[in-house]
Amino acid sequence: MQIFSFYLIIIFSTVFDSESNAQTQSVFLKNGWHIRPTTPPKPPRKEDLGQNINSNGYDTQLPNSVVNMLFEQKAIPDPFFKDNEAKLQWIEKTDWVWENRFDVSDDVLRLEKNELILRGVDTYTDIYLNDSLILKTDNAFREWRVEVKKLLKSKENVLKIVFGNTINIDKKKNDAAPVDYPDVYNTHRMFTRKPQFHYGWDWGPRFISCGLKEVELLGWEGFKIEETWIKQTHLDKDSAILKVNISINSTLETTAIVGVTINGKSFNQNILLKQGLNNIQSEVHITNPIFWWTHDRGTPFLYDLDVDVKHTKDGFYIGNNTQNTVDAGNPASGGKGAYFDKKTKRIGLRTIELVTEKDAHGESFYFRLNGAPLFAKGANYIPQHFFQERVTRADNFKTVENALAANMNMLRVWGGGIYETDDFYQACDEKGMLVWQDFMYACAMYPGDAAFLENAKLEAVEQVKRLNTHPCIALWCGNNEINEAWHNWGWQPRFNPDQKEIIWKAYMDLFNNILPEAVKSYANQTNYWESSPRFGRYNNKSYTEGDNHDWFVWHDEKPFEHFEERVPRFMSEYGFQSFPDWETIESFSDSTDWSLESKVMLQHQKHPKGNVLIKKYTERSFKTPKTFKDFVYVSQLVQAQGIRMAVEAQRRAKPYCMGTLYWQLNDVWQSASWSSIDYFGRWKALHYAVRDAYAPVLVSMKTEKDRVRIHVVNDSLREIKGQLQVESYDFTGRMIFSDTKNITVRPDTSEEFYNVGFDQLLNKIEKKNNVYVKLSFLENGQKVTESIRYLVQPKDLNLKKGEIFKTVEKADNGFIFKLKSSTLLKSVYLTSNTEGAFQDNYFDLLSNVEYSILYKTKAELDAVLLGFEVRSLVDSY
Ligand code: BMA
Repeated sequence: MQIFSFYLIIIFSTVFDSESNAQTQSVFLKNGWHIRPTTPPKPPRKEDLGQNINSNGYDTQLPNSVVNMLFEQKAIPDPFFKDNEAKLQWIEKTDWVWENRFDVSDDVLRLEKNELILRGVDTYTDIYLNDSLILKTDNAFREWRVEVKKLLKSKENVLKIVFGNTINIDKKKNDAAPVDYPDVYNTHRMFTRKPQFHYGWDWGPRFISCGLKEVELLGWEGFKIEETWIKQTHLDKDSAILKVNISINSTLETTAIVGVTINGKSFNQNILLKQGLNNIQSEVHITNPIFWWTHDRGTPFLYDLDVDVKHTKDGFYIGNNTQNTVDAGNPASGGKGAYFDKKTKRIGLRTIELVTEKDAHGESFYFRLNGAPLFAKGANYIPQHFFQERVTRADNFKTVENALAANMNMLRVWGGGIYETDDFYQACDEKGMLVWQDFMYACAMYPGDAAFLENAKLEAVEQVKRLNTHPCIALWCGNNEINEAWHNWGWQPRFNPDQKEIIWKAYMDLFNNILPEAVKSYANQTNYWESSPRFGRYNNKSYTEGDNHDWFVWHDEKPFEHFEERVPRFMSEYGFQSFPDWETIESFSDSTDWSLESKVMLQHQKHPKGNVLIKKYTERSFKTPKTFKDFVYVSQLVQAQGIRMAVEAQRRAKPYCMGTLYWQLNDVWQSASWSSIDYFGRWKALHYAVRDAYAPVLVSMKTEKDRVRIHVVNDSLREIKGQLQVESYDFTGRMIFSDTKNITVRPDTSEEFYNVGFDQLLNKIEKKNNVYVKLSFLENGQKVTESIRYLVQPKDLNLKKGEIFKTVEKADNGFIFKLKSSTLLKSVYLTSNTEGAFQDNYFDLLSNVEYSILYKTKAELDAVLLGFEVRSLVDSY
């Protein structure tokens, strides 16, 4: 009886998601999965969680992974709660089988070809269909396809995926390897092509389990388009030329017409299809092309590119099919049995170049978009969730929108994570956000045996082709920090010369041969860069050529002023940690955990020196916070202070420096980290700060001894004539100094326009700690940008507690809080424990000026007010 009901559930819940025309039928095995341990798992220690795992297994759906599935099934508690991570590590030692029982409709079975396509198979598997071994997999970043027609039945097929144990396989591979490949985290992860951060990183937990994203059963006959990818060979304002590559899999030998339609215009060519794979190239000409731009430079315009193949059964085709000119008309005209297939992609027309040219200082490093140099402003991006299966299309768009809202134009998809989903790149295409794309290799030396390299090559070709049509892709980069690691991280003394040669040859084969070759062959207008950074920070050249990861601040504990002293050509990583939003902390802990050294807080701080460093830097610029909650708030201010200083210094140094990507945009779970947006998408103080510091036009002040120098940075291509206003006030709002200068800011420049001594700003009577400087830039009397700066560190400011006057008004999408204070309040922090977002936060409330802050929320006023709190720096000590 039990068996009977089990079958029923599976059969009825299998999703038959059909796509395409009668000659192709696609079925996704989304539901009806059963995951069971191969040997009854037993948590080894009493304190481990999940003592009652059901050895019969669990029913589930795709995409999923074992740890996430066990949580969904309530077999284990939330892996992110408290220190549960540590008590769930036993799961990596267990082995699992995934099974799906399914029927196949005649629509699929009757077709000549039945292919099984598997995506996101993480990682080592033996796959059986109806007891026959059909496939072995060893790469989570590749798609796997196998023809299964001969094995498929109409009823009760059993697809069985037996996952090998990653840890054991890693160990075996390591034992057999010619050298002990070094890893900064001392694992053997370099052998396994799966997301490297799964092994634990300095901002994320460790969970190694197995997973599966998608299984498709594809029936087809005649022919089908396998893939399309483009090479743009020409682009100027009058015309564009694209070479469209189309690969068609055919079971027939026949004549056909391949049509490429863009912008309503079709280009057709007669072809002779042979059996097997046919690679066709079609040239497309576009007149008066509309360019794709980043959002800050123009509109990210996208074209629909349709590719279709029409069967001309009797060897002819009705219609005017002069090559490359006219639409060939109705595919059905090929007669009875004519086949037809079509694929649509959205593409953008743009040129993007990484310009590395020798110059007087060393070598440039900048991006040129459609012929114009572009200062890159952005962040390093890691996966949006530890468990990828929980990320939705909406999450991808939200993440990119958050970057956009902070005036970013580039994200670096970092090499220890994943090649992102199509949704992510679509969001970047549509929003006008460039992507620096790493290949997925980070912070370890990788093997160089033939099998590994072949696997790496297939992965690279597949991923480069997949992302080929996305205009957002600005660069392919070989790896994260591996060149630097080998030369600077003290690994080499472990090896003798022969071993070193083995390791370096493997590096060169992969990063200087296989990957650049894949980019050259299959990327569209995208350069390759071997490793980020070019040199490590201890090499002086890292400031005169290439990109730089400057971790002197943080890892080497240099003060934030270091960012002003040393500016590289392109800063592709630098950062500082903070704690996440207080509500985020409450989501994984309770009051018994609220201290820096508690077991739970340490579980959520993955950097060995993390808390010590946050404390150290806090002491340098802030008064000691009273409570842990105050410390959390101040940690965010410290982070914002440091990164803002870096951003401004790097932008002022344009065009010597042409880009800044701080580490890191987002989080995979709730933890202390370098992110500016926490796990729940809550903006930290840093995200608000970079939004201002990344504004297209920035007024920036640098303090040198007892003078301040004031720059205006203009990233737009527009000349702006306006007034620079420099003013100083005491904290009650009394003006001490004011001057206005008419200036002309040239397009895409940074220039110093003003410099003034402290004596003038203080009018010889005020003390530095009682004064703020207000910098404004106005065009036609309208404020373009404004910045509030100080002459001393926050801890030395003579802040007073002020009476805050508050009112609240209903707005369309929430409430507007109006705030006013009789004295300056620094870093005002608004909270409301309802679901919502403050349009502004962690801002300085100037005395006697009314501030209106929108709180976007769907909550009712009573609830919003109940949790509403205003605090500022003076309340934290
Ligand atoms: C860089 C990154 C990451 C790391 C970060 C913080 O090395 O590439 O590997 O998380 O610094 O240490």
